[in-house]
Amino acid sequence: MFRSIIKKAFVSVLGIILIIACQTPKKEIIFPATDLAKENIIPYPLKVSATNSAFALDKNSVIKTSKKDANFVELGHFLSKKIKAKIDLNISVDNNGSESNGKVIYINHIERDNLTNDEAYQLIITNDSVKINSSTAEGAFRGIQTLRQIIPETSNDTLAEQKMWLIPTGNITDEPNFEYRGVMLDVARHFFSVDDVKKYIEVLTYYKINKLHLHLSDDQGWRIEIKSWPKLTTIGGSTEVGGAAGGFYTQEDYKEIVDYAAKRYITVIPEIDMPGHTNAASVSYPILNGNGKTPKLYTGTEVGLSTFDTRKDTVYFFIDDVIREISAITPGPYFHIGGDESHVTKKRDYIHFINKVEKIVHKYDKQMIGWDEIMTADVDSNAIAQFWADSENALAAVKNKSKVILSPATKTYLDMKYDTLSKFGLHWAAYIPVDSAYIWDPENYVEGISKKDILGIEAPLWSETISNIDELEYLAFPRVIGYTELSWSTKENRNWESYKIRLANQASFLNRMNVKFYRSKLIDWQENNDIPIKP
Ligand code: TNX
Repeated sequence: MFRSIIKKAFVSVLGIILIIACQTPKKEIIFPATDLAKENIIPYPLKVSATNSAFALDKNSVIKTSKKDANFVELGHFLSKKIKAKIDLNISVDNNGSESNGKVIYINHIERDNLTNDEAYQLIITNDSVKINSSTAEGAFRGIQTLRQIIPETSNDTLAEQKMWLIPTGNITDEPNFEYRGVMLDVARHFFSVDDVKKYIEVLTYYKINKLHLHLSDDQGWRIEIKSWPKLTTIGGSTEVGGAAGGFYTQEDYKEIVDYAAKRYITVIPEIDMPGHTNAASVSYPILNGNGKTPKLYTGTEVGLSTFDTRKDTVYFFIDDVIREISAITPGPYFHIGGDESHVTKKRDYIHFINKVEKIVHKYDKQMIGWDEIMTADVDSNAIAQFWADSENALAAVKNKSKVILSPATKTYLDMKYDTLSKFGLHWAAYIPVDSAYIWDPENYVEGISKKDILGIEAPLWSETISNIDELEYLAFPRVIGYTELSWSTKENRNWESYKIRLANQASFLNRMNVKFYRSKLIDWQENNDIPIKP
């Protein structure tokens, strides 16, 4: 009897304790105020709405991806590597379907529905999860870049025992304003190694660039192995501007670049510049030459001195081989035939030449791009004009129903000096300081060329005055970052005052990537990003 009273009392005390324990609220973490809309994201997304709390990334977090598409699983590993590189945190990709006790970053495949663009994505951040939603791996990849940019460099150690990196909550719905967001690198005037190109690609990836145009031949050098015409590289690739040994990509090297770019959803566009800018080819095979002189290796920087013989069958057999071999190792849809500054080619020969070469490009299932001069020939409406100098040619493209890539030299040429003090660069088109590079409106730049005519924007980097990656980076960064916003973000979302601050906060990323960027005085660079300033 006595025993049972004690037992009852014990059970009820235990019950009370349990009830109290259950009622005691779990210690809730109050996150400091955050604002997703004020993060330093470049290019700025289409729509951002902040919910002013935080997702705490920590050592228990995991990444889960859609398994429907192997590329999504790859993206999970890519993100994991980048998180490790940025904050030294190991986050695994866990697709086993097991319950995890940590918080989850999902990379989800979703139906197309309201995402109308291949590169569109949603980023939905709550206290409990981060979701990157896209109907394509490409879109999810762009979303991953946004997430990378908003993971803070430093953890908040005051909230919990373990380190937490607080990501502001809210929703981002994003897609590009222009489908073509490119850069060009001139590897002909000076040669750049495979590793240099990969480093450039890696930094551009972070800003959602999706096209890399390689200027593979010019008067001073031929930089891609063509197996059926081997002297192009042994002779034509042997030097560069200034007379140093040049170099060239074997087809295997080129494939390595193409593959590295493709893994980052960047399309490589090969350019063989012709009928002018062909001295290196003509030195290798003098039968191609059409300027009446004996070609010699050239290491100067003049333009407009060379031409192919546009009336010779051999020239077109040669071009057929070149386009065939390069197209076979280029998965992207484009082939760039140059076509600029053919000052020593007669006008009717030029037209004859472009029309014949266009057919060869089509024979190998590629879409032709050329500098704006190609619009003086009778090209098909699927030919694309790269506007660099002559707005008459760009308007002729619109009349022809061709698309235009905007690369106006006065705004987008990365080889133009910033100002009179610039260490490298030319200034025949303009001085282009960082603000001038950003403050213009592509959709109203040439009267008569509107949004529907514009495929996108490309920033070319000619290499007469630069011979190594540090010099390349000095001219490209930070200006190229501005072009990513000009081509991705809508006019309503572009604003110099806001951009200037977001750009200032890129310094820590650029430093981590060992990018030797030009520290323009127009920008208040935040080199130690412990307490990032906000717009
Ligand atoms: C013009 S732009 C050129 C290049 C030079 C560049 C230097 C264009 C299509 N042709 O051959 O390298 O200027 O800024």
